[in-house]
Amino acid sequence: MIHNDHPRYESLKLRAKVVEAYKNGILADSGMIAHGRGEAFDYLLGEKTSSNAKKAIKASAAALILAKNPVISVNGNTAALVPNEIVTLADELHAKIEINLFHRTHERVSNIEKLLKEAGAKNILGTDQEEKVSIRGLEGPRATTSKDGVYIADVVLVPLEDGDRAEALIKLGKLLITIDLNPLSRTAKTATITIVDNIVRAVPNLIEAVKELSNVDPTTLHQIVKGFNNKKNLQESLQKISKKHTGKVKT
Ligand code: PTJ
Repeated sequence: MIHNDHPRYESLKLRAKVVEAYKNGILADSGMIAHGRGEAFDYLLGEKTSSNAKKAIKASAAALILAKNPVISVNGNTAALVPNEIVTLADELHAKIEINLFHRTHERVSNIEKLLKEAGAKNILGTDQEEKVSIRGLEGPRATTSKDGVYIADVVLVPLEDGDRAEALIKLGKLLITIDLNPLSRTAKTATITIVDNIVRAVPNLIEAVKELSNVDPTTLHQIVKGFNNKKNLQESLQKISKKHTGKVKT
């Protein structure tokens, strides 16, 4: 039992969620290690959504609204932390949801499918019942994708992605949006748009941004996407980390 007056209450609550998801066969064991790495960066970033993360969220919302075939890729950590929010976001965007696991097992795929269905998702791609196609340049289970999902998508949201897959998806011409607290990760550097924020804050903020921009004209949306510079945005995150711990900085 975590008391809500504990100074690290929010962070401990997320840890408990992650451990629970591991016990329920949703999260990979290494998903807990990945969470710990994210937690460390979140601590360094001040555990709130920065102004540059807000810019990345706005650009992501614009790109997802403009997409002809948007797909949200879900792994164990995403399913553990934001299952309801992912379903809401997919509904807002009329996007598909696809399960894509790095440490793929039949049991985890079916547990995540059940969890997302309980959260209200009607159609889930990437399950074991479905025929898959391989992504060029990758091997093993993470190389496969639904032929109706990521394979044909123009814009893919892949939170907490691994670097190899991110590079392969970019080579296939996808506009790749990721959510990654580590601004130095290969995925963060490879993606078209990286939201350097905790997924538990980023996805609700993304839902709000999609609602706000839903009636904006396509020309303006294109300008928002074109005006976003991922490299510069990642540098701003790094500057925030260093200035935060050596002097004053606006978050
Ligand atoms: O469920 P699976 O089998 O697909 O496996 C998923 C993991 C996350 C275990 C797998 O993709 C993996 O090993 O990922 P990495 O390479 O450890 O990358 C995870 C990235 O996500 C790291 O850069 C972390 O800093 C970041 N991260 C962790 N927790 C969060 C996060 N970013 C945003 N929000 C978080 N809560």
